[in-house]
Amino acid sequence: MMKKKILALALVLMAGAMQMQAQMSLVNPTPQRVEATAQGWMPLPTAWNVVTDKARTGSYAVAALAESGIEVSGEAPLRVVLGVKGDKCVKKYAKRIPAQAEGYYLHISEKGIVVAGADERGLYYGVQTLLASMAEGKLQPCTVTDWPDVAFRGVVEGFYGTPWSQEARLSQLDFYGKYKMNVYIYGPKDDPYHRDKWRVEYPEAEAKKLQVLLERAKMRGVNFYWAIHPGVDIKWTTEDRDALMAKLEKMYQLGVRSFAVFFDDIWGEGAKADKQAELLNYVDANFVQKKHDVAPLVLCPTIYNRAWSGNGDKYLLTLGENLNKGIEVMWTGNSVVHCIDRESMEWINDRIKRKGYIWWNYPVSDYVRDHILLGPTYGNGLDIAPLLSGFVSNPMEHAEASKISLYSIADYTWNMKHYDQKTSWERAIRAMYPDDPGMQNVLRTFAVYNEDLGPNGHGFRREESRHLKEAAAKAVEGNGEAIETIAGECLKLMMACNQLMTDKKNPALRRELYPWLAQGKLVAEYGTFVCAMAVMAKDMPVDKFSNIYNNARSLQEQMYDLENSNLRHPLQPGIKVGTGLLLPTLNKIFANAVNKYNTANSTEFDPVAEFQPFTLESNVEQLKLLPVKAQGGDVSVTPALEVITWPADGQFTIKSERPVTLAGMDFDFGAPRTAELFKLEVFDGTNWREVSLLHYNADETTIHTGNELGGMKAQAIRISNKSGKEQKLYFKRFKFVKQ
Ligand code: LOG
Repeated sequence: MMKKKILALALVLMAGAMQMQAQMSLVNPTPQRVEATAQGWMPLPTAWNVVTDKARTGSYAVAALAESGIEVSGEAPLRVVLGVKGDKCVKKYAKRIPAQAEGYYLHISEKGIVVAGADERGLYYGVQTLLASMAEGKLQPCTVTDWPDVAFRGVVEGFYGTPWSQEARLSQLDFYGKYKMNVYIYGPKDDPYHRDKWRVEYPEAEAKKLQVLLERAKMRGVNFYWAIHPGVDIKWTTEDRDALMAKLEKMYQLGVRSFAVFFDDIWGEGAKADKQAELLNYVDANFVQKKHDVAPLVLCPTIYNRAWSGNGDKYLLTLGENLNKGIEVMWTGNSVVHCIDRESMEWINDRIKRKGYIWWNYPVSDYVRDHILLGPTYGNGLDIAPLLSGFVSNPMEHAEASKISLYSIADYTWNMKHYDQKTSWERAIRAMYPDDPGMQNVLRTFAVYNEDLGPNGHGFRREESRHLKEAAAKAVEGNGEAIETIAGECLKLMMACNQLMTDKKNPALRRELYPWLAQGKLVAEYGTFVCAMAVMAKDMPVDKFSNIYNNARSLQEQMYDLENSNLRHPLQPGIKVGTGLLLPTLNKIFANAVNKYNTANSTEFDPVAEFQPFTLESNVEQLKLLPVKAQGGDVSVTPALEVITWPADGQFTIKSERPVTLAGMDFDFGAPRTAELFKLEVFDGTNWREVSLLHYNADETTIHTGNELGGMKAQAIRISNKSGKEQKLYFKRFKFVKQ
């Protein structure tokens, strides 16, 4: 009897604990500490009495409570006390407020609610937790004590490509506030007033838009950093220094109070560490320190990752020694795109004599524009918080779709020890369609085919479609049940694409995903037929098989056309879905089915689904992994965005499985007079032959071969650095055309 009672009690308690979890699991980032203080739920009040000190009048943190939609009334029995450490109304709770900046104490009970912040932002975050915990229409009596692990958390809009729209940025700022991110660094490479025209002030209309963003950032507790990128053509003269100061002053007048200076992806004069440090120190002393209301400067150095520091130790040490204390230094990790661990943090911190400020190049997709990245966010050490000063993510030009990763980055940077990539991703998907489990499901279905980046110059890959691994392996071995599983998944994918294509709830997401949804549908349709072929082909008469075969071929062609369309970006064309596992699996199933049919029926259907005849080999570290793509007659190497260091003996060779006849070629290394630095050779299967390289005129950067190449047979072509010394150049375009 006794035992039974204890069991029952244990069950009740467990149920309580589970409910507790359920309620707080609506809160992102995962709070540091939550204690249940009573069993059961409290209904949401229809009105509450908000109590604050006078000092909080006009506070954005208090204003945020209005989002609850609950009426504020002095008569209401439930009191909500909102305060910041030092305010009279929260004096009683002073000891419970965490000492960390932006921390807060939240207490919810029948007797009342208290939100007490270590500072105003802490109060704002406490209010966010309260609001999020109410999302299911009830309240859980509990105490939350919470603070961030990383001081600066957020986003750097730092990608190449179409900058985010005003609407997207506003929505992002709301999102950051909600999920406790406090930094937004404005530095889109293709905003001319950030980079190419850094000396020029914004036209009025643009300036106004920035002001609207600044206002919104303030309301959401976000520090809006405006970044300037002067390194492409800066001269270390008083004139240019004053031009930079004048631009910063203009931005200050618009309302910017946080600034960053970027020197990434440049070489030459602008890349000198001592000069960069001198400039930053000057801005620090004569601008930041003088204004009194400006945040410490953030610098993105030229050597911003370890792979480039070969003899860059000196560069980093110079920054470390010369830069004023308090200036933050950004860092992307062991390479341009890399996950961060303890060892890599210790390495950089040692050199820059301060804690690195991580610029994480994920989910940015400007170097793999044919993919969209919707998978879980993982790979960073869960123990690195004490070693870094900030952690910001560089996202995709698809702002809305980036929120899946950003949700988890908010979670990770706030509370690393408790970060769980899988559940965080699940919650992120749910947050994209709050209150709509149906759409959550279809988004989840689609997302698992858009995780990996495909082969890319940075060698950064993600695991894709984990759920299908086992079935895929069995299906290519001919296991019927596994093939049916794959077919079922393809149907699910098709249904998901259809529903997302006409979704009305999140039109921004629909717009961004659309090309990938179209491709996803083709992949799914192809998969359905390929699986049917594998299961049924055996006994089909030739005309029937031929019909289903031609159908699969047609879908392959349609996918190929979309994959290679110029729809997205002329230099990295195409739309790819399911390249990590599903599509290669389907192509194998297709080939197996066709081979089997050919053997049984003495037919000669072509089983090759994919043909990639070109490969690249190089001893230039940064070029080694760049994919080669064939599109119609054009064969091109994916451009690189950063500066390429060519060693004195640097070269790369493109080989073709079959000989091709050349029509011409042109390439662009981003600087005039580069033709004389390189040698082009063509291999016809027996001999290498040198072909001369030219520019159209002296200021032109494009390199071509005149008419010499036309009609030449080639099995390989090779470009070598013949200057006898190291070269630093862009790799903007490399293309040859075959007849
Ligand atoms: C650029 C960045 C770009 C990213 C990924 C930094 C510091 N700079 O290679 O603008 O979005 O890599 O392609 C970069 O990462 N250059």
